[in-house]
Amino acid sequence: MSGAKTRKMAGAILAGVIALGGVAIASPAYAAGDCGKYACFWKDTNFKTNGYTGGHIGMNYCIKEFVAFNYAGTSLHGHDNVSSHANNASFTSFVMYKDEYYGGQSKTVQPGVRDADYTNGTPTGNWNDTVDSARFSDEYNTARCKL
Ligand SMILES: [Ca+2]
Ligand SMILES: [Ca+2]
Repeated sequence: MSGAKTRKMAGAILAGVIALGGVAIASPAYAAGDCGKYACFWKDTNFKTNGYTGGHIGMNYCIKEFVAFNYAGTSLHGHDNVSSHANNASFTSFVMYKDEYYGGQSKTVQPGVRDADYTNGTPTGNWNDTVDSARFSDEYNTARCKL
């Protein structure tokens, strides 16, 4: 391997480390719900969007308005159509809201809790196709996600 190529690879690896921002992301033992983010939301039940588990909206801190985000690999935004979620964070719950900017009815989702189907009575309160914002409940994210 040439010296230039070695330096280029080292640079790429370093860039990757910097991109992580020093945040160590533990990999929870999830299969269907795993999305590479602390929490993920899907348009359909069973952690899918149009049949595709990769089609999620991911959340590492908060989502002030789902309408501003598209499900990965689609042009569909997230307003009033979430039907399943995974909280992959082991350290904190998150709260999801029926309105934008953390308004309206809210529901707390405990650490590690996945819900494959909003249409089957859990969570209680007719949550299917209603979510419009969400944020993690810990002190850091509550402060970071303040309006
Ligand atoms: Ca839906
Ligand atoms: Ca809504």
